[in-house]
Amino acid sequence: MALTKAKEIVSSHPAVVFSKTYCGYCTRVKNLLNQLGAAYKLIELDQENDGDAIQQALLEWTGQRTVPNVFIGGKHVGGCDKTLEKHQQGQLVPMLTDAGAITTKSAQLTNANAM
Ligand SMILES: N[C@@H](CCC(=O)N[C@@H](CS)C(=O)NCC(=O)O)C(=O)O
Repeated sequence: MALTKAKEIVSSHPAVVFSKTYCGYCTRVKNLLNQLGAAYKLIELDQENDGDAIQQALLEWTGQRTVPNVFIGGKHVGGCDKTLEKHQQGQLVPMLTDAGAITTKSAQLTNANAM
């Protein structure tokens, strides 16, 4: 079942981005996480056989239908706007670090202002 699969993916990775390859908002989030040196599980829903079912399951679970749909440390963060907002508020790097998605201090220091 798609919801079970989505929950398993989220619970077994420090950070997860459900994305679509052609989505510009997704690209912004992926670029930001890459700049921050964060390791994350990327699921491109448009390349998965059950992508539509997973997207529907994410809607039921989080109330959010759009991509990107970002989870850190098992917690739902939201889409592009919410993720960028968390970074602007200085909360994203601590969340990623606590979750184990960023493991080096240098990554945090070097990339603290990256967008
Ligand atoms: N404000 C949203 C915009 C996200 C958005 O509009 N994503 C589009 C793709 S670029 C989407 O999910 N459309 C519905 C779909 O692809 O099923 C955010 O910050 O993430």
